Amino acid sequence: MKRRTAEPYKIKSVEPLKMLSYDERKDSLKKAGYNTFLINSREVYIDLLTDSGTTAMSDQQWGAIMVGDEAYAGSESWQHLEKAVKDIYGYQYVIPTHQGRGAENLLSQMKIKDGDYVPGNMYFTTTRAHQELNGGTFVDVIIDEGHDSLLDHPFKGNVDLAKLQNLINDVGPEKIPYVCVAVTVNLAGGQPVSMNNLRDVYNLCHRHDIDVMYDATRCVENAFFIKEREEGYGDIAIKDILKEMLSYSDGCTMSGKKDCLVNIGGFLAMNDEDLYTRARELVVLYEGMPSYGGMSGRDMEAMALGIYESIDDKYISHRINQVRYLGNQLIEAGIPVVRPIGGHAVYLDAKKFLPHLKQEELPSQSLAAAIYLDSGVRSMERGFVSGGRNKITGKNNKPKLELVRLTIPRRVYTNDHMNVVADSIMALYEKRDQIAGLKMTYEPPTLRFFNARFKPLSSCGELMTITTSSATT
Ligand code: PLI
Repeated sequence: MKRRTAEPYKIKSVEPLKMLSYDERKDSLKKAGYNTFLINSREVYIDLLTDSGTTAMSDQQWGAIMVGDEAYAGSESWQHLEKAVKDIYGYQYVIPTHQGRGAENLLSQMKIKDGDYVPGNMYFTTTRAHQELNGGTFVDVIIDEGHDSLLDHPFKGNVDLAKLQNLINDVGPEKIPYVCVAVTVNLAGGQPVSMNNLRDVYNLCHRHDIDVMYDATRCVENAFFIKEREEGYGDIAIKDILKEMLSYSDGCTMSGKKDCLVNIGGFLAMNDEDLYTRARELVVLYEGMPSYGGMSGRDMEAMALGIYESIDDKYISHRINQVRYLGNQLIEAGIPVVRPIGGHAVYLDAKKFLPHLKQEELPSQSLAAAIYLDSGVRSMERGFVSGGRNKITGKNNKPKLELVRLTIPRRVYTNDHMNVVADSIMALYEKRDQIAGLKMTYEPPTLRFFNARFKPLSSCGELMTITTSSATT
């Protein structure tokens, strides 16, 4: 008999949850313009909007908060954080930032010139926005499998070396300031990159004198998949796999709000001393002194410890398996989800879930809204709306994948919460033909998904054309 395992922690402090009635949820959704980003968190029952900054910290981290050194310069807490990054990630130089996009801003400003190209294994919203703000053009060099939601492939985040080589041949290496490799790839469904591919990308880039900068936001999750799926790594500790992965890069941007197990923070790391010297100058302008970079001393203490906690093999195994616990229930029920289940989230394929809606009728946005209406579970659109517009033509980008992300915060929910989510999605799937499309009524100029507003396209003006109360009233 296969013995079951449990969470590698016990719960010391609880936060009560409340579920609004169906009518209250309907009001709240209307007030939010059918955009789950605009719903008040107290009106949400289970919050799967994001795994970013939503982690439950450990008692050790909360204890460390009390000893944060809040000095403006030379904080001891910074020394703890810097030591943790150098020790676990292996880079020589570290610049703290308030969160990941702070690091993206510094890196993009320092390295990208007008007319440059920045290849990456699928875009991330803020990463691409900073690249474009600095005159760069993002070029997607992920393998084609990364765009095929139902295809099972162990490393769907891999870079297509031929696509990368072709770009280098076409535009010349001097037009490519660096290649941005995300480990794992958020918008592909939290899909990992293999060690072999990371090594090959590094070697290819270095033959052309091009730097490789990782988006290391979920690098520990990537290391887990390498341990599980790549030959030769099954018996190696996560921390050693991680070190090897990062050794095939020249630096990274990091959102500490994910794999560093904290609610705020980030960093930019590199091995190039000149780049570090420039970053020390620039960080003062945008984030703060190089000894805090937008974080408080207590944030830095918590993050230093979070970095060590994140590489515990038992923690990361439980984390990924909880995501799978939800995903596998949906797969068994025949619901179209991105396969294989990725590291931080289960992604519903909204095109397949709502085949009666055209992409312009915003199936992902509608499905995210319908899930909230059904059960108070908050998810996130990752499709047409997040895709934004082409910066030159102004046309909608129309991404191939039209997804709804059910993102699992770290150490926050139990598997019973996952069951409630699974039940809601299954119930909605039964009545999927009743879910209407949406139309954007307000479109912000940048990162429109955060603040856009919508209205239902149905003749009755409702999102669900038959407004029966769901099982969870
Ligand atoms: O939210 P930030 O600024 O700490 O990090 C930006 C960021 C960079 N890269 C990747 C892969 C991310 O996933 C990311 C932020 N992600 C968010 C907020 C999310 O909900 O997925």
